[in-house]
Amino acid sequence: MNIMLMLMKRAGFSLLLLSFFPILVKGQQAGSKTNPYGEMTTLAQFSGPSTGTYHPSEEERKRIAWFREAKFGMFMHWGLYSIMAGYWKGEKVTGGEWAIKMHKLPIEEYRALAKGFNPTRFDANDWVSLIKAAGMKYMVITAKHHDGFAMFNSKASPYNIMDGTPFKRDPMLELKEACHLQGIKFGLYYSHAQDWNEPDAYGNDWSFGGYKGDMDAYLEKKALPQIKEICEQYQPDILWFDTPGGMTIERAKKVSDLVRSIVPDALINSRIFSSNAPGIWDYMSSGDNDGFPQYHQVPWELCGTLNKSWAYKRWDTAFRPVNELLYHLIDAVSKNGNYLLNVGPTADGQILDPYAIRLRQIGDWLKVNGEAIYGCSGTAFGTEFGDYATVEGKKKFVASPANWRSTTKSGKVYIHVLNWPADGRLVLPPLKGKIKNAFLLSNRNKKITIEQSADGLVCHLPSKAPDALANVICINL
Ligand code: H79
Repeated sequence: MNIMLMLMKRAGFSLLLLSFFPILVKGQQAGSKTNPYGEMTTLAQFSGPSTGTYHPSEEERKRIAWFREAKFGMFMHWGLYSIMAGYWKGEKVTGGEWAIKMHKLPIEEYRALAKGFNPTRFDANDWVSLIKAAGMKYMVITAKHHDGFAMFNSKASPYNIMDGTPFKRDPMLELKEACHLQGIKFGLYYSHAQDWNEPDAYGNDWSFGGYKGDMDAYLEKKALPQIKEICEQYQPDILWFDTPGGMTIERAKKVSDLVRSIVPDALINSRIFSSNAPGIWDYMSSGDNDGFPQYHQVPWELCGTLNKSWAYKRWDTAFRPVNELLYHLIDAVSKNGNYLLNVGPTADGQILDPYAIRLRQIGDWLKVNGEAIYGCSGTAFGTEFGDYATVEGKKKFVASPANWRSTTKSGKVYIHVLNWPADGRLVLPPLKGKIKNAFLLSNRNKKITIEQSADGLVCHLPSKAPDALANVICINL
């Protein structure tokens, strides 16, 4: 891209900020004096093109600090639908945890699956060990998905794993304890609005014969009591809500207030409510398998599948290659986000090899390159993601090819080279601050030459990429 144009755009962008956010610009000056890329990147420090605005209170900032350090977590979808494993009465069905609604399965027949749920191979410590080996710092597991079946000990509804299955153990309690032992933060997914087992709740339009439902009755009788139970029983670090159909702001606030009254430090994701509601949630969930296209000021999280399913399906063998999974992690972190990568355990309690092998490979990469991920702020540039253009008469953000990404830390800029240049010459935009030296994290003893000018940087790399996955250049300023 034309460098002048880019600089002009940046200047224009800063002017825009100056006029709208004078207080924040003051913060920006203070931040840049001490350390241009230090601490968590917020609007106060980041000056590239971006979306969103973030004005956390001191309390909110403190509460979310661990999450912004952590960057990488495991999502798990595990429930009665895992027994189906992508089949219904021997026929292959689509939808995973959604199959019941997609195929309008008779609710009584689905409920009966509980009698066969007996995950005897489940070992909470094994699961959490794998989370650790993957270099993940937190987990979020389905305490209750849209099917309405509680995977925890519940007095509020008998439709739960302790009362309804031969297993008679509480896997949420076992996982919470294993997470505490191994230093992993523990989060729970709870489908607060959508519950296909309940005529009053949002979502089941095939089983209850035209009955309109009564959202408040469902919330009072089941959702709120169960949210109270999971907060009291497991003190989760995250409450992960989803599909807020039927949630008014008052209803969402009731849920949020209840959580805060029991676990004031817990984080709540934005899907508690369908639109922006300051104070109700702590961080944004972007779309399923769909991250933000550019740097986003509000702390956020991309959730994505390891194959094409959330819940385990025997026939889904479309496992994503490790470099694709790593790309999502690096891309999210460079845009100020986290990555919550999903695994679907089998109904008997196993995380199968195709998942585990890939997770361990990511963990191995992180052992070498983790300093460019954990605790990092987003990019030092912001222009690498793409630009707005007019496409078919409409202004639209058009992504650039993802050849590299950048993350930052106090006094350091990391360049994640995703597409190794054939001639070993990597050209980057200009950088604030004078470069002291640079090297690859996988070979710290060998310096990399970087020519620095007002026009940008030219990095002279070895002709062949040392690592088949992303290679990270560490630039010391
Ligand atoms: O828990 C996972 C999904 O079940 C849940 N969010 C993630 C984290 C989700 N709930 N609703 N949706 C996602 C949107 C609905 C998408 C659908 Fe489909 C399209 C339902 C049926 C067609 C996706 C594709 C699910 C089944 C097939």
